[in-house]
Amino acid sequence: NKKAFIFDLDGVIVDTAKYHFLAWQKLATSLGIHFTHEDNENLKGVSRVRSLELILGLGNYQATEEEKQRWLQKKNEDYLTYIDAMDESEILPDVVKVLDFLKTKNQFIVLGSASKNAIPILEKVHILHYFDAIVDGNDVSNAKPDPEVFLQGAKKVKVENENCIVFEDSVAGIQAANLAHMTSIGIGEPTILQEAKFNFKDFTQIDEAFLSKLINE
Ligand code: G16
Ligand code: MG
Repeated sequence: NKKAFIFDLDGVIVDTAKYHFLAWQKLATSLGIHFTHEDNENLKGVSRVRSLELILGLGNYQATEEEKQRWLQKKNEDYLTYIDAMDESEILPDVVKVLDFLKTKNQFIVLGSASKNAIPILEKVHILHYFDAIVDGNDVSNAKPDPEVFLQGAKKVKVENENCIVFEDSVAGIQAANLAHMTSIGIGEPTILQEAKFNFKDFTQIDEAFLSKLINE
């Protein structure tokens, strides 16, 4: 029995949303746009380009293509200064425990993220070696809720979609997993992630018995 366990990155493995927020806020402020923590919630799981469009929309800001490219680059440079300071202490609680358990059970571990910075982040927190396959923002052309990112992940490890389990913190990500006919597990607030097959606040709530059941069913 070999299943593929597909992990989203931001909000599941690490909380990089706080760094995206700081970098976006710096850009927004420089453009005279008011950007709050609540606004940042709507950017979770959303691509970099789409995030900029949403922020510009908040200020009814009309920008040229050239300006947008420049700002995207600026935001990412700022974001990377925060990423550069990350270490394993930023891995969310019990993520490594779950990864270790899945490894001892010889299961596939896959990353399915919208981020183009996924590999450097996994390196920074020293868990890149756990992953049998990585699909990130550099590989996909259709953003979640399109299932492309998870379908590519399943394909890379040659596991049927029905035998894939997806951990996600965003509504769009849960929808993508469901559309791919994979088992969706919401990590976060159950009232927000209602469409998930299972819900947990975080990985401390997921025990070995539950994981074993997923592996064996
Ligand atoms: C993450 C974040 C999003 C971010 C996106 C792209 O997605 O949740 O806020 O906009 O990646 O990131 P980057 O600018 O690094 O390419 P995920 O799918 O890991 O939750
Ligand atoms: Mg996420």
